[in-house]
Amino acid sequence: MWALLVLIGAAAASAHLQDSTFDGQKVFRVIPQNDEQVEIINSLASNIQVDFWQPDSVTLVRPKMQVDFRVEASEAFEVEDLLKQSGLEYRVLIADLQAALDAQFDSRARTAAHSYEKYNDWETIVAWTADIAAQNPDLVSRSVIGETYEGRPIYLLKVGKSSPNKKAIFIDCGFHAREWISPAFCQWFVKEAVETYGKDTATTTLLDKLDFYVLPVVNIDGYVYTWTTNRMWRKTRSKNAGSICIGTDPNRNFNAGWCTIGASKNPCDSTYCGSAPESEKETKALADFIREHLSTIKAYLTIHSYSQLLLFPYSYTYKLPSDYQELNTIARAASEQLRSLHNTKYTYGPGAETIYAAAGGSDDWAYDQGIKYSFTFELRDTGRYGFLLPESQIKPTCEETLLAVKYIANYVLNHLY
Ligand code: 0X9
Ligand code: ZN
Ligand code: ZN
Repeated sequence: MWALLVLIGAAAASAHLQDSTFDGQKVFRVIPQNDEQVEIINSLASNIQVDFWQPDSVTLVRPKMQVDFRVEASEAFEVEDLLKQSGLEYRVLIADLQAALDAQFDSRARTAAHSYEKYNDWETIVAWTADIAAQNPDLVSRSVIGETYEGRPIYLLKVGKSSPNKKAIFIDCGFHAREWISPAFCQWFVKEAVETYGKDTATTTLLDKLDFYVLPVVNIDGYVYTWTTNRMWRKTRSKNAGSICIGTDPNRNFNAGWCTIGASKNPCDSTYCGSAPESEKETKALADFIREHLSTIKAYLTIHSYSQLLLFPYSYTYKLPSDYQELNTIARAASEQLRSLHNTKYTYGPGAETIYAAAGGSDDWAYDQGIKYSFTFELRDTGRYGFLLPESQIKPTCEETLLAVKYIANYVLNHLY
């Protein structure tokens, strides 16, 4: 009976996903104080459609954890009533999602063309990758590392001055489709590289001595889907055998304690781990590339949003990595750098204890491959806009993040191993 309910809920959820309006939808924040209150959230989630923003699945909710979730306009009142009655303290984070959605596009750049201070659709990003490589042949080259489930080429930019035996840092963006600030950062990073090479000495040294592999969007099909159909989509867009539900969470799909904790075996869940490690063409392409370049890649940085966190392994276990002290020291210093610009506060630490235990992530996988400097960034904000960060925040967000990334890159350069 319970399973049936789940199925009905899932069917309804995926039907809803075709809607393009978010009028009246609300995002709530609660902090359950004990197991009883966690249970209230669980029952809420099993009775109505709840889209968990942070954490990303109801299964990850624990006492004392800040929980942000989105509900239907038609259910918002009911939910608020229930929260009131249950005595759970709550806050309305976003009172009208459609308004927040419209507020995203507040950039002053009034152009349909590519802009570093706007969210660019996939087609625009593709054209940009071609242009920036063509305009900077001595610094940027573009390659294809595979194709997505829907057949789109997965582009990778290699940024750096060519010289023999260079080590490299791998940076990817756009794992989760709705985290739009992430691809914006990858574009910003490449822009800063080409614009400041030969002018800023720190950048020049970094690009002379290291290569940066920048993967602008990993989950391209999902990203396209957030532009065309459902802004709140997270997963890939692959079909699941025996299910009407679509997609796998790419950050639960790596072979690192795969699907043992903080991930779902249900294809209808937003943290579905997939049918096997690397079952997704996108994660397989990324993992293949890294395996082929293991001797040169010395750091792995993966960019997500939101929460303002700098995480490092492990997330699939509460066990600390053997390089805990060093990684923690780097994370602290990088967070300080980041904060120095606009006073944006970051929390840092091992994933499992800092947010939640969740297996199958690319950071843990890269670390266990021997890439010691492996970090996950969760960019702005802390929930005011969540995934719908206004375009006016792209520049400050990317600027501050760049300081942290440059700090890590410099550290890696000075500690080559
Ligand atoms: O849950 C995730 O995949 C990341 N958070 S997000 O809200 N962007 O989805 C955090 C990833 C931390 N690392 C691992 N769980 N391995
Ligand atoms: Zn999330
Ligand atoms: Zn993410």
